Amino acid sequence: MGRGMMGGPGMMRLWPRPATVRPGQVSLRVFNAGSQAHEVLVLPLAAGQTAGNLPVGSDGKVDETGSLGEASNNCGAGEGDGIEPGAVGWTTVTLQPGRYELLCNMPGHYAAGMYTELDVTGA
Ligand SMILES: [Cu+2]
Repeated sequence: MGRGMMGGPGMMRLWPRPATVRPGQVSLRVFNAGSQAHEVLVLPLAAGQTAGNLPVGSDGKVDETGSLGEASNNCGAGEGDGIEPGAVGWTTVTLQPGRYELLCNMPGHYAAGMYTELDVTGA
């Protein structure tokens, strides 16, 4: 699995920079600093929900229904087969004010900790 560097399950994290953005068109540029392929999806967080609490199915993935966008194309925009280590992928989504969850839905990655919250506030 991976390239044997520091890609153990405990190392699977997402860091949003910044973690708060203004509403409208938001461009996500995802750099994979890990040792295996990853992706980033954007899902709205329901009121009272926090990131990391979606149910994980037997396939190791969460339900992507309602995803607003996805960066999973290696060195490209939109959907693909995953962003390789050391590469970037990107997408642009339109976000209303609210709370969102960014997550990687490669099998097992969500349960390993690949999720974070993105907040959209301001005018
Ligand atoms: Cu991942």
